[in-house]
Amino acid sequence: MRPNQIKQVIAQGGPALGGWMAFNSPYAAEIMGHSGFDTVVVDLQHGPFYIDAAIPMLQALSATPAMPMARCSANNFFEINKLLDAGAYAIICPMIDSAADAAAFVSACRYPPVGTRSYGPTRGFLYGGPDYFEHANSTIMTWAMVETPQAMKELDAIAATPGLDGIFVGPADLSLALGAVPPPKHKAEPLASALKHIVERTHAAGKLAGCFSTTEEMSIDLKRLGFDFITVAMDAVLLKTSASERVAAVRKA
Ligand code: 3PY
Ligand code: MG
Repeated sequence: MRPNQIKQVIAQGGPALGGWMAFNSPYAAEIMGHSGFDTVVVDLQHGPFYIDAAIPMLQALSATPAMPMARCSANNFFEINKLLDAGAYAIICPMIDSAADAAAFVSACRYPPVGTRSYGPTRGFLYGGPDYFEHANSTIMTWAMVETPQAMKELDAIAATPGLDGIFVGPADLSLALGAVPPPKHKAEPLASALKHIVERTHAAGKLAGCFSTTEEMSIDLKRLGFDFITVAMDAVLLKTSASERVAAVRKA
């Protein structure tokens, strides 16, 4: 089976860097996939599209050096199974509140006897290879999002979930959970301490720490904090920022 590039990059010292897709576009996914990221995440939670649109994006990513990853819209067994069957090599699951949520998520991603994933890896074979089934459980990565008040209380129990690869922070929802307002201010309290705490507790549990970011400054600070996986750029933010800067520069000249 094709190895999981994120695992390899992190094993070599990391951090693994990801792109983030909110556009409903295989072409845009392909452009992001050829931009140097180790992986690109197709976002079904906040991206304005559903699973039928996500599959061609995963297909487009399969033809790039970036590993196809997805954030499911919720902790939904059937959607997670479809995304894995379509060749996603890692799933980020939003709004995990408890160890029980995390266990259900991991179970959906693992074939029996370890988990309860149903068999039918249609595109999984094409992207992963003919020995997909033998290696899927040890190759596919599972990232549980910690971004709610309940999750902060249960962080250690979530991180201890057997088979879970990592904790992935949603800094905007985490800000709300901590009584602050988005956009996330990662240098200010309460988020600054929470990010440090999550990295420490996650690593203490022997798991990987990941975080979402849309800015260069925050991404570099997350790298310094010791995060193993950082999604450093989102398609919509890149386009808006770059287009606005170009218009402003030419108007001013
Ligand atoms: C968050 O910041 O809450 C996220 O889930 C990133 O999309
Ligand atoms: Mg969130």
